[in-house]
Amino acid sequence: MKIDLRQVHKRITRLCQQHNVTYLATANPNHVLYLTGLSVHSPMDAFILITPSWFILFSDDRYRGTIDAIADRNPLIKSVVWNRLDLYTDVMKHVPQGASVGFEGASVHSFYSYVLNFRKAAQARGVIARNIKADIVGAVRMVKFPGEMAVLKRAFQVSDRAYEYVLPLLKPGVTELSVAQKLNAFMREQSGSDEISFATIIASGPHSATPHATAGQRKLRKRDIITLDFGCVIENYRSDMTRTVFIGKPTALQQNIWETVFNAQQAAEHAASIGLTGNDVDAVARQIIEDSGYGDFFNHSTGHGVGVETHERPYITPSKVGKNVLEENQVFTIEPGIYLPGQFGVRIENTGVMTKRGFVSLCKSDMELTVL
Ligand SMILES: [Mn+2]
Repeated sequence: MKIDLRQVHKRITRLCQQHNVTYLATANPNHVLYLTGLSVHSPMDAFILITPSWFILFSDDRYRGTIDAIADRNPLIKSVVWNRLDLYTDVMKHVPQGASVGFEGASVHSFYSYVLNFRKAAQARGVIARNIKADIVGAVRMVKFPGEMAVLKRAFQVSDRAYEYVLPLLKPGVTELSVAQKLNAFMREQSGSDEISFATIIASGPHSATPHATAGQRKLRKRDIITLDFGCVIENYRSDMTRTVFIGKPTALQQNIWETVFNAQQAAEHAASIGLTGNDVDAVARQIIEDSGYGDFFNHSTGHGVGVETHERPYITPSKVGKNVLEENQVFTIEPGIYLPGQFGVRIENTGVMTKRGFVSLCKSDMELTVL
């Protein structure tokens, strides 16, 4: 286990108290993965009830061996094979009559029958069910344990090596897709996982103006600008980094925009400190880009948390979700960008950990302006 499950249990029950519930239920597959290591695809596949003493992991017969092994390894986890036809009635058998159970409807909002059936089963049992909007497990996931940090560091070492590997492949005539495929194969081999964090972005020339372009059939050319955004997965934890490089000398405008983004990225890294909010750190990067006159062309958040999900809390953004206060051992990205439609774009991203000394990047790759 990469997390200290006893500590996690303590933190969750403390937050439950603040929300006036003594039990908590979650069907969010990412929470299930975080708490137990069980990887499932849908909120229908597994379910966790956090009681005042245990984590009860419910799943169906397909996962029997797997969840029993998880429970054998972890004294705080019990496994229950549930009846797929009446699963919430099975869950409620573990909640005493009159108790209150919070459920995270919001984290699985697309799964409508969950909320409905959960409420019905609670009612039948005489249990008070409260829809908790705060995402309690998500809040606990933000702060990483040493075991998680160790795995994250390994994932970032692999993405650093992957960047070093990919640079010599960026040659006029090769397609973005062929570069992405080689990069992905390298990361898979080095990480020992078939998964990668997300569809690798190799966005060249005008494609770089689209923040979420993936990799297509466009062939790289002389004097191209190329944005590379990629990450690997090690033991369920993800890396995420972005660099923007040039084949041949950049134009004056490209160089100016690259430097602006670099300055914004570095300023936000230096500003990030415990006690500030995601809003504050976002504002530092955004101000520099606005002052350069390109404020309208920075159309996404400055950063996001990274862990078992590529995008998780805390969020470094101007919106309400960026109000979260930064704490020690949170891991998040700082990745401002400027995108000129039809022309080109620049994004530079490091993921780092919040420490008492400030933001310490987990990406060690070169940050100089790179001309190939
Ligand atoms: Mn990112």
